[in-house]
Amino acid sequence: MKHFTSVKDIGNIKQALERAKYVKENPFADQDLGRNKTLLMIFFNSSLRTRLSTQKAALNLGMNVIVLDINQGAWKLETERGVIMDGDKPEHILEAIPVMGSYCDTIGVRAFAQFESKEDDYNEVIINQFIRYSGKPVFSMEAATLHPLQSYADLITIEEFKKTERPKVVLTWAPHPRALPQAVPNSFAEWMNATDYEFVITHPEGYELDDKFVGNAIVEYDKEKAYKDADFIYAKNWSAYRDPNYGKILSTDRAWTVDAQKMALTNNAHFMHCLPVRRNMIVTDDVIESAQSIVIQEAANRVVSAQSVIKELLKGI
Ligand code: AN0
Ligand code: CP
Repeated sequence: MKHFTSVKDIGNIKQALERAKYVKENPFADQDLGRNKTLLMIFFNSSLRTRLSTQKAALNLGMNVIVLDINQGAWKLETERGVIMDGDKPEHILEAIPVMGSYCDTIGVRAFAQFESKEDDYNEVIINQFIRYSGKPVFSMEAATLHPLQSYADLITIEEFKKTERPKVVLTWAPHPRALPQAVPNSFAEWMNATDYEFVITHPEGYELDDKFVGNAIVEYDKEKAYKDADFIYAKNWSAYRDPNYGKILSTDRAWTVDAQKMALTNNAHFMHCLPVRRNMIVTDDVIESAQSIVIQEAANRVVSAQSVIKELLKGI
């Protein structure tokens, strides 16, 4: 594997799941691969799970790890080329990236959508610059449009908990007070479309995702209909994608909060969310605390997805 930014980089899904199973059962088996190799993790945004699980994955592989929060202690970076740099940004990303690349063997990057330009966000300008100028294998720790380490962990979790060969998986929009990126739902859709599961997306009008990621999913605006007989309810908030509302909040309707009443329509579905989650906006206390909630197991599998990906990147060096 050269870089990891999307499901397209993982190859055959069944083999990716087998590799993950091996990593989960043999977490310390590949330390020769990582010895004397350095992972650099660059964060443009906050994180709890990605930071800890990716670091743990690299340690399991015997690697050294360096973490940098760009917004806490590093120079502010200019990202536009051609700008006269007489403002508050002392360094250009075009020098910073190759410098960072010179200190490591592989780079993880977290750079959320900025909602300033839909074109820049959907062209993945930041992570693509890392791929172009770092000279090192790059992997996404959530970029502007996708969060593939999360989706890989989600897939591993569904495989572990599914009771039928072809479960019904429902991605439901849920309310949130801040405008959030579409990266998690886009990515989840991309990975679900790579399986043979029955995959349904439900959201209020106006929250349609990019067709490129929706693919063959069934879009069902009637949430009760969508929940019916579901085996997995995967909740997530996102802001509007379509123009002229890109990045805007169109609804905070708590009729979309995942609650016991809607869960009762399902086939005793498992509840999933990538976390962090706002209780009683996205999901009620009783649902997230129920035996059917698998959010902790899902988060734990972030080590497995990260380790499986870093291992493949190391093999490619
Ligand atoms: C981020 C998002 O929605 O993309 C990260 C999720 C993993 N969530 C928040 O900013 C709350
Ligand atoms: N799910 C996830 O990526 O969490 P963090 O934002 O805490 O890393």
